[in-house]
Amino acid sequence: MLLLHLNQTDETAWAQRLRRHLHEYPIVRRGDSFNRDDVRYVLVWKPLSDAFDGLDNLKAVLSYGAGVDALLTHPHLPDAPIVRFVDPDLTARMGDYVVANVMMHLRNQSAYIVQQRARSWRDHFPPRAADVSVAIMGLGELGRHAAERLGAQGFQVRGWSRSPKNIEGVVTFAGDGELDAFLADTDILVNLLPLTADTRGILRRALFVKLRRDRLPQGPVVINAARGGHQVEADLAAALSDGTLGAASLDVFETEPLPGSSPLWALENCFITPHIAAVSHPESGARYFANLIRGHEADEPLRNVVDRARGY
Ligand code: NDP
Ligand code: OXD
Repeated sequence: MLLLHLNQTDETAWAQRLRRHLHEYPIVRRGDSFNRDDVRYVLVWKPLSDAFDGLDNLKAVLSYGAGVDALLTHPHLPDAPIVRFVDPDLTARMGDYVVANVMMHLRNQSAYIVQQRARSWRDHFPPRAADVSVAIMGLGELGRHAAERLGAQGFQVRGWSRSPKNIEGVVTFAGDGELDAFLADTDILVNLLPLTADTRGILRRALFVKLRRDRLPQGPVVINAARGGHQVEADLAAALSDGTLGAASLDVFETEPLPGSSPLWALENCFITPHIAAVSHPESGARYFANLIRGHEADEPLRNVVDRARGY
């Protein structure tokens, strides 16, 4: 039996799609009457504190999200393997977000938004994509794809990960020892890291000052589409105000929804979206999790299992 525990999502759409893909396999939702001993899989997003109570026969916890940082801190997380969502649709959506925002900053869109409000006709000659270096923190499922998409747009692309990588067309760096070399010569920094003890607060002033300042007319740019816990928002607001950063695109925040009192809302060089860079789609999600359950019931090994010790 599969139990759905999907908060702040369209759980009904997921239930319908999963039923279509899993046919006779029993699927229940929290309000249904069922025996918790029969639950083998639980699909979760933002699980409440009692989400796992009485689920003593779990074969796997399935994460609706690609990121599992919040799930890993759940006080009653069972000992079963955790499978995260890895999906071409999600990956492509993140690629779209990254390319759209990088392009917007290449063409200095924040300056034109301000000018339009002032009815001001003034040009800013942008550099060519080929002269701009975009650096991606995290070369996993999402970072690798974003790197390929940006390479195809003609940017110089660099990437940073924990272990060394060899990706055609991407200058790669690995580990803390190569972080400064990765940041130097970077005009637009894109964060696609998982949130772990090592990466929390990485987007802070000490890092911003290491970015290249002379290539984009507005100054260096930060794009964060990973987790709010990666950024020190007070540092971001100050850096965007004092010119240390030219602009930012932020999809994620320390507190979500971003409180009305945040100074980030009022900054004309800060582009805010409400954690929508890549939303898990019910159709591709249902296909992925249905295949996974069917395969596992037929004794196939689970894929995309989270390494709890690593934190992602
Ligand atoms: P992966 O686990 O596939 O990739 C993570 C990458 O980060 C790997 O390359 C890994 O290195 C690298 N990494 C991890 N820790 C460090 C470190 N300490 N130093 C340097 N590199 C490190 O994750 P995904 O690409 O699937 O997803 C990334 C994140 O994106 C998710 O964790 C989630 O938080 C966020 N996300 C946000 C969404 C949104 O809508 N805003 C939607 C989906 C995901 P290595 O390869 O060596 O292991
Ligand atoms: C995810 C997310 O982790 O949507 O998938 O943030």
